[in-house]
Amino acid sequence: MNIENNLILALDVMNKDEALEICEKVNPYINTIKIGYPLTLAEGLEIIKIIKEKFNCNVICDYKVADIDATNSKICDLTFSAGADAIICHGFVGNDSVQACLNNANKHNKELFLLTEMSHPGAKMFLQKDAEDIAKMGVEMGITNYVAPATKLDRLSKIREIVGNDACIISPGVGKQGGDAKKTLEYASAIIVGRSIYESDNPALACEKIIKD
Ligand code: OMP
Repeated sequence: MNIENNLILALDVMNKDEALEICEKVNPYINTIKIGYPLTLAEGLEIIKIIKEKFNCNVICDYKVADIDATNSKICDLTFSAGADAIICHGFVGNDSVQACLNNANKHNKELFLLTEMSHPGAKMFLQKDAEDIAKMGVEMGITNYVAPATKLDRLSKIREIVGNDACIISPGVGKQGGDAKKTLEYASAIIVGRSIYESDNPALACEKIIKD
């Protein structure tokens, strides 16, 4: 996936008009939009095609898929059929669940991102201790796209070490969660930024600042 300016917008607003207005403003800087449950549950899966057709961009669906294999497969099928270019799945559920997502992505000729460790403080409670094994599992499965945290650079660099330099790592946690864009991009292929852009009075300027910093 070609990610312009190594910057992905996390479009976690809950209204179509607001979403489209923000996309319009950041369009000169951003060609990859991540949408998740807030926008999808508010507006339905149709929002994927609406955004793609209007802005000719990549849409990554952050549904953090984390179920048994049969259910994961159905979730991915619906998401890719609705036009998504990629989906994010959790790794802690194990290789059969992740394999179902990977098979479905391959069937649709689309991409899968494997979430290793998360960016929020609570990730330390359970997920952190297994994150390196999740990344290793991804490598064994031939997965080339990962999500890893911008808020913990030591963990991000460890995950980069495991998945190798050719893998694509997209990294959330820059801005509102305290992560730094430039430092994160020493290890990550692209950063994911939400509130610092869409809550800004001037989303275009916010993008410009992030890119220039
Ligand atoms: P902001 O904190 O507003 O920049 O948004 C971050 C985005 O990344 C949100 O859409 C989160 O749901 C998402 N995210 C994390 O913040 N942490 C993670 O560990 C993983 C994700 C994700 O999978 O995108």
